[in-house]
Amino acid sequence: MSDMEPGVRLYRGYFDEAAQIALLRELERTIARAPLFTPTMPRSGRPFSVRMTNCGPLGWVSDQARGYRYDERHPETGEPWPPMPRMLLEAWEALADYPHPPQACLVNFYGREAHMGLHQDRDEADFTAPILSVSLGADCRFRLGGAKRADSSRVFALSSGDVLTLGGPARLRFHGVDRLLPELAPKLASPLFAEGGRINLTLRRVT
Ligand code: MD3
Ligand code: FE
Repeated sequence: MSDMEPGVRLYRGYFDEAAQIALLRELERTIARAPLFTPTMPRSGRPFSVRMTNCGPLGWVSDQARGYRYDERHPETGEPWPPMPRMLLEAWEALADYPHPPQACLVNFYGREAHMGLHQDRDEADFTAPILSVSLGADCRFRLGGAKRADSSRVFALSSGDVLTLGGPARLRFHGVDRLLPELAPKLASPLFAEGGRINLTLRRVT
């Protein structure tokens, strides 16, 4: 697999349909233990359109008072995050080319109207580790920019089962999700997708 741009590797269909279904079963258990919550922006308190939860030792959270950060506990239940599914740890071992396991898996749930504005991922103390992203459910229009917000960007679709790794020179590139694409493919049978939608998982080193 070659880099589609320096540090950017896209593994289309890395998880086949059976693996996607198995992963969804794991995520149903994750979300039963650590319910999706709606993060809010630092300062403004504006809610994200994406709902989130986490698994693994640390989870990414955000609220008006304390801003973006990693926390060992769910912001609403106060419970530790559930463990990371083995399938995800195996994907990290196979693809991340990094000698330590991921410390956080952020679970982003996009309903039909959700999006994520252009941003950098810089709440981690270590940028030498890659980020590994897994997409499930509806396709989305993903935007990959450059090192500066004003740099030109390219768009491509991320589909269910795709894995993207971002490392080295790509680790701090701006990126976002413009919107979900209309669902043509048969929906993955999961109560999580009863009304359509998309899940993205990002595995990260934090400290
Ligand atoms: C490119 N999530 O959670 S994953 C995020 O689809 C996030 O939910 C998006 O951006 C989503 O922070 C995109 C793909 C991704 C993740 C991290 C990156 C692309 C990236 C870091 C640097 C460059
Ligand atoms: Fe991001």
